[in-house]
Amino acid sequence: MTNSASVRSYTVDTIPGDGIGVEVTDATVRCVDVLAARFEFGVHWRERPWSADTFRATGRMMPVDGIEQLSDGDATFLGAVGTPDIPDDVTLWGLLIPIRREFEQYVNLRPMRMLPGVRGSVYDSAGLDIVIVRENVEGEYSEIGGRFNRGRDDEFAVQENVFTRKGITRVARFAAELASRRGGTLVSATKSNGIIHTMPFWDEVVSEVCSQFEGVIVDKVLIDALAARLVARPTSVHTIVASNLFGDILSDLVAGVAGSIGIAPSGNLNPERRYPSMFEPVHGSAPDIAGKGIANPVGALWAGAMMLEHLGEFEAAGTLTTAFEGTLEAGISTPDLGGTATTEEFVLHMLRTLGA
Ligand code: GGG
Repeated sequence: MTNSASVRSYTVDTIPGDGIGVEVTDATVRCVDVLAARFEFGVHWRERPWSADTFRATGRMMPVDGIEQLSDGDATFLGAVGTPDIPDDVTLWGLLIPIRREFEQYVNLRPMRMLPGVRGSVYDSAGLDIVIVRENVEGEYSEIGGRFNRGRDDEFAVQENVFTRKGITRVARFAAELASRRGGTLVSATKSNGIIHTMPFWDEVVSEVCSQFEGVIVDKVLIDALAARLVARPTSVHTIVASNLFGDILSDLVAGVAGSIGIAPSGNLNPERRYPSMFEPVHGSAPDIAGKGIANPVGALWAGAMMLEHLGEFEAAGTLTTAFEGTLEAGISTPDLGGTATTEEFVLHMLRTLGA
């Protein structure tokens, strides 16, 4: 951050990416620009047009020095990655995952609550308010393994999971601190009955860490039972800590319960602030609706509010949140929420609310 005299200024790298990622990033940048003018801070956007097109043109999702280019920014904002004609593992492992790993963004914070004007998809969703702390750099997302005997009858694949004491400890500590401010119970997603090495280790380390936090109780729940509980009784859970894969799945599930994956935000955090953190909507590039102008911008706007909060612009973050909540409450919503508004109609209402 530059803070000369009274002007606070931030450099934010945007990676709009593919499909609707481009549309929702544009929506967020326009709203943040209005807030910056209103609350008297500056945002220097550095657009990084890294996407499937970059891959088609260069064979890479981002330049060789892409990480270095982002490293002196105050934050990164990502839209979405993925396109039907390139395998998803290529697009994800070529862009999103290296950023998370190189910048030690080991916490993926994924909050969800019922937003005004939005109907949940299950009976008991009123009052849903859940924060998922997803481990973000190890676990089931691992490069260790391989495909063998390709094309033969005895072909097989091996995929190793990597769980380290350091990795579990630091994410559990972050989650325990959060849980202590959110009622004291930390639900830990596990599968230690079936996954017999890594998951008992996860359970042990999460319990050890939480025992150091007065008033924090670990509720260890098997992932399958937890999925059912989040649908049947979503208000019985407040804070969850989960491994990389489990956290990813649960956050989509919870967003679906709360109305739509289109409203879900996430922050890929380097809690020590040694490196930039990255903010993104949880949803992907949604090729089926890309270019139709009907993408829900709420997940991106909410991620934008998380970014502003991370940068210390609390008033702007609160104003942005109030604005998207108010827009939804006014009955303006995109088709994924059962509405008829376009992305642009939603954004225009936001801009008016924000005082553009
Ligand atoms: N919003 C970024 C995006 O494209 N997410 C889609 C996705 O598949 N993400 C995988 C992950 O978060 O691990």
